[in-house]
Amino acid sequence: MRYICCALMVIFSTEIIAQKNEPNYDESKIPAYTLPELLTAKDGKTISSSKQWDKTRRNEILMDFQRFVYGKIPEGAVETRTQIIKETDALNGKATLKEVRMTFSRNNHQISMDILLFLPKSKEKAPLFVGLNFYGNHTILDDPNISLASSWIRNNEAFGIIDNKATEASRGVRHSRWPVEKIIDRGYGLATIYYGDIDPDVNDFSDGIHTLFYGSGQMHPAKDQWGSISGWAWGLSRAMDYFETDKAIDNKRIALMGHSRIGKTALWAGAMDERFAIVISNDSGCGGAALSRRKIGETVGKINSSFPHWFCDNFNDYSNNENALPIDQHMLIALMAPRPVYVASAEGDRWADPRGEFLSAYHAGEVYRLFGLDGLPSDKMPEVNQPIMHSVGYHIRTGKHDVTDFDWESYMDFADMHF
Ligand code: GTR
Repeated sequence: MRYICCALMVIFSTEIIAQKNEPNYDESKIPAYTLPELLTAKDGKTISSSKQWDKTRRNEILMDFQRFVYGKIPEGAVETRTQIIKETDALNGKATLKEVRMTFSRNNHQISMDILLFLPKSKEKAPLFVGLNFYGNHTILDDPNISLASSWIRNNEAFGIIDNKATEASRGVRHSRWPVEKIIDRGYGLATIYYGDIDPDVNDFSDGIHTLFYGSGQMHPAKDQWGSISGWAWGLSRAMDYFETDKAIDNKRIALMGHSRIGKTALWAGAMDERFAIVISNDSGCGGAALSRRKIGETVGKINSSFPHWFCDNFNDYSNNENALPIDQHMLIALMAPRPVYVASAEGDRWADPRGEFLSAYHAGEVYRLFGLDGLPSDKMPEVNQPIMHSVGYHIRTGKHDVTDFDWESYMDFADMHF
């Protein structure tokens, strides 16, 4: 009898564990939650004008994200050397291809990041899309003039990445996500940087940008200091420093776009650095556009255990404890106001919680209205493949977690509308 009881208990508890680890995709199982108020300041006062928002509330929210989610970027000057390492024709003479190397040194550490730029010859000063890429600049287009990334890259045999190094076989393998020619034909420039140049995407803080800022004896960021997402965002701001010096770029019209973990990064970089005139999140999910309190698909607990290096260590306090967070992700979207912001989802990307991404974008509208601008008109999700574009834009397209031509065409329409 005792053995049967024990056996039953084992079966029962493994079932509970299995259920616990199984992601929830059922809307009816979302726990009751109340979103933190965008327009109530920490002292309890109601924020009723864009002026009050800019003066107090915006900064309160920014500081909360910094302290509890993405981590503070340490202060301190970095020695920066910028070199144009290549300038040549591309796309049958339609565009100029430029490679710019930024080398950062501090504390006896040094890293370099390469910015790959395509600028349309049709424009004297081109508005620009900028985004980080996952596998190296040379993967976005098969053009032998693009230098192969030299830093560590996650192995991927199908992409020709062997022993964590790019090879000739890697050229253009991610072209489907970067319609370079279409972007040029519409009069936009494109800039991209391999995110691993800034910080390799591994749970290891002995490399990448973090090492330049350690205090003496420090080996790991403090609990409220930057994880990798903040590091990648730092790199985007340094690229913006360069864009401001390049006369061929219209630096008041730079749209920041990112997919997935890089979409989370785009939102955080856009929140911190208001020089990005438009911010676009493509399938950014948990820790990006999706509301954490919905706990559907990927959760804070899950992301913290799978990717402990993305956020600051303080974020662990909110694993399975989302209601204790002083913010939720709609407030991150609201930090873009009054700049146009676009959130995109994919129907097949349940892990990223499309409805949670939509609701974030919807709720951020409260802040846009303070500026006399339109957010999303209703809390009802649009039909698939039907973008809505006001100061806040949104679409859910058919298909999986990816970046497609439909996404890019929508982003270019959105930029046409606002630039
Ligand atoms: C997944 C992760 C997501 C998303 C994605 C990506 O494994 O759970 O949050 O960031 O990776 O970046 O491709």
